[in-house]
Amino acid sequence: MNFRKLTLGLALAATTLAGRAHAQAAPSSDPAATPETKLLLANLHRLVSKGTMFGHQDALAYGISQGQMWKGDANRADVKTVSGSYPAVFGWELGHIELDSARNLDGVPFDRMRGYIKQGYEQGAVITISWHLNNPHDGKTAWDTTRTVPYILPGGADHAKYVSYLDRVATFLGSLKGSKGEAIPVIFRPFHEHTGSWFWWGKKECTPEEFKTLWQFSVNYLRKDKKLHNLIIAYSAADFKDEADYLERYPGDAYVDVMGFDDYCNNVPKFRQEMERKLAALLTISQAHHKLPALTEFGYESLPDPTWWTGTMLPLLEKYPVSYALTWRNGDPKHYFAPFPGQPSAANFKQFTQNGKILLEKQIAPLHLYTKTL
Ligand code: BMA
Repeated sequence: MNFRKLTLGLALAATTLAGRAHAQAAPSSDPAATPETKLLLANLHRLVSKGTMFGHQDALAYGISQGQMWKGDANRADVKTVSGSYPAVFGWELGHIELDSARNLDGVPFDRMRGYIKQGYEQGAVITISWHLNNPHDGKTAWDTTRTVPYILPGGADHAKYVSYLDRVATFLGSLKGSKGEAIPVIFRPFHEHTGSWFWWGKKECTPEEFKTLWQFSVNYLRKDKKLHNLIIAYSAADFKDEADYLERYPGDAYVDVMGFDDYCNNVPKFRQEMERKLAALLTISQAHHKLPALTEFGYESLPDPTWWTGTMLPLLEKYPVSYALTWRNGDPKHYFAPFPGQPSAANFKQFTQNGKILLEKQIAPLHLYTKTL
């Protein structure tokens, strides 16, 4: 009997049966990552067996109450009002920092955002950051799909402009400090939804080689030139056909820590079917690369289905364990993704969060993910 084969077989069987054990975990893709960053990533790999962390974009900055927006209230979050706890993951967005703007593209002041990030970190939650950066080639928005990537790569006419964008991101990321002056680890998720074609870095807008070069240049620049070692890097697709399609633009294991995708529900049966397929593929791919799987964005705009949380999301997350699932912002009374008091899915959301496998801040804070080995 081949003992190694048997052990491997048993390990694989255990992984499949338990459904939650994450195979071997790769260390940080940045060998010089700070101790907190390395520990957080290692702990997140271990935490997958305990449950999926629930995240909400812009949770502390604003929300919805009685058909109106609330903004900037201290210690308030719609998820907390409904469930009793802050989300375990706080998502933030850097779009317009590249313009040196005081506020992001959704009106959140960067100074306040820095405070919210520190608050989340000090409370023991996890931070993730996206960046809908303007088009550096023509100055239009992230959604402007003019061909751009070749111009901003090293040697390109707009390279210096793009580097100035990265400099501003680096200044912000480098300013995120805990109370002892330590760098706050963040899951940085640049160039997301690149398998779609609605951003200038999308699939039809650049070749796989251009995309990989842009990614590698950017990560190297932040790490090596800007000396940022608090980044856990997330590669986050939109729709994808299969493993090969998912990996077509993958920049390599040395540049990625989290593998994920974004998906939104428009039609429940179709969403379920597509999520089944994509989550299964994601788990296979992330295990093969020893990376952390995550549902980097998901949601059902305006939550019209009052049982969506336990009826649709819970079975998916129980069957396909991912590290975290981040829903999008409560941006206005028609563009929201987390319930608030009175919203028809609020009671069901509370039930969803009471299932032992869905983790909110109150479940993860006692684990001290930045300082203690799980
Ligand atoms: C989108 C929408 C936009 C927003 C952008 C960046 O999905 O929420 O309103 O500007 O994300 O946060």
